[in-house]
Amino acid sequence: MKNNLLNFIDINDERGSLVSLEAFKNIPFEIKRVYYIYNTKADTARGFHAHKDLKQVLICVNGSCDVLLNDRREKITIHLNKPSQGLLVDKMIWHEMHNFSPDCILMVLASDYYDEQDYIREYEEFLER
Ligand code: T46
Repeated sequence: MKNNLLNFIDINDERGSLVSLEAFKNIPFEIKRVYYIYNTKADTARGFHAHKDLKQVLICVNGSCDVLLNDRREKITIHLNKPSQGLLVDKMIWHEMHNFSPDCILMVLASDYYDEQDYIREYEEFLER
């Protein structure tokens, strides 16, 4: 599986750091939705699905977590712990989020509006497609 990590330019000065995210510039799609996951309970994992069409970029804007990606041929786990790094999760990639730090805030930029019909939540169905 190709490395889908995006490294954003960190604009640093004596006041701190700033990262700018722009559709079709450093984010490879039109951003139609933003959501974030936080306050995750200890030993809790999330995800466990693939999307039929949705593309997303996952950014750990605080804390850290691990993201497992599975394209049916290969599984890789990526550790996210930098607000200046994003993980592109393409359509038809099974993904799971594990090992959330207590302070983790995982922000997600999505290429479309929320649609439960776009989810494949059964692993067997994902493998058969
Ligand atoms: C994904 C990973 C990275 C909404 O009503 N609107 C939304 O925009 C989203 C994302 C979710 N929801 C509802 C649907 C469920 O009733 O929020 C509830 C929790 O969603 P879910 O169990 O799918 O959450 P995660 O953390 O397992 O998955 C989420 C996204 O749903 C998913 O698209 O790729 O984060």
